[in-house]
Order: sequence, then structure tokens, then C-alpha cells
Amino acid sequence: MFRQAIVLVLIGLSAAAAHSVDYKAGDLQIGHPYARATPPGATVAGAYLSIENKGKTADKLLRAASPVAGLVELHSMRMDGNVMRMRAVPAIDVPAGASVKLAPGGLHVMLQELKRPLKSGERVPLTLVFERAGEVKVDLAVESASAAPAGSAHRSHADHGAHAK
Ligand SMILES: [Cu+2]
Repeated sequence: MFRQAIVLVLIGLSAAAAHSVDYKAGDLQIGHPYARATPPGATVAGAYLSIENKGKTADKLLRAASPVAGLVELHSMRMDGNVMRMRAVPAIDVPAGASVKLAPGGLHVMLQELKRPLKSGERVPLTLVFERAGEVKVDLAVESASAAPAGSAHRSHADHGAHAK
């Protein structure tokens, strides 16, 4: 009985690993880069991932680029009263030994001037440029928009109304 339980756990882990792709570049590990599928006509989409710095030197995400977007910015997001506001930030620090999460409701990569809708199930190239690690190419897994957690601030990306330039 005990042995059977362990086998089941291992199968569960390998299924999760197949879904989530990690990328390594020097001391950095980029985890689970993804974006959400966009409705027709949408011109912006948020992209999310985690950055782990396993080294002893701080690094910095300076910019990003993608062939599907005319403009890509690094954004932060915070509540201002009950309005969610996003603004462009010049860089995202990745301190030595730290793990930085780009996630809905917080820091994210903003794909703007989308050239076409993002379709659930496809992979979209994204190039991240770090101060030390240099260029890191990853694929964003496009996930269905309905997978958004309830109350996700990022649904407001569809209109981008509260965006402060
Ligand atoms: Cu944004």
C-alpha cells in the first residue's frame, strides 16, 4: 500500500513539471512564464513569471521584447484607494539569493500594441534582457483567460483604463 502511494505522488509531480517550463541563464532561473489569452481586439496583455537569483550578485531585469507586441514595458501595479493603477518602471531588481515574482496584481511584463490576439494553448516568444545575465529567451505559455483567479486585478488589463503613463 505504501509503495503504491509513492508511485502516485511521482506521477503527479512529473505532470506538473511538464506543464511548467523553467529556463536557466547563469545564476538566474526563470520559472513558468505565461500570459493569458486575449479577447478579440485587445491591444494589451500582461506576462508573468518568476525570477530566482541563485548567485551572489544582484541582477536587474532591464527590458523585454516580443514579436507579438509593438511595445513591451515593465510595470508595477498597486491599489490607489480602490483603483488599481499600473505604471512603467525602469527596471526590476533581482537581489542576490532572492526570488522575484511577476504575477497578476503586482509586477509584470506588459505586452502592448499587440499585433494579434494571444490564443490559449500557444507559446509566444519573449526575450528578457538582464543587466548581468544578458538576453534570456523564454516562451510564454498562453493560458485560457477563464483560468484567472476570482478577483484578479489583471482582468482590467483588457481596457487598461487606469494606466498612468
Ligand atoms: Cu500593465
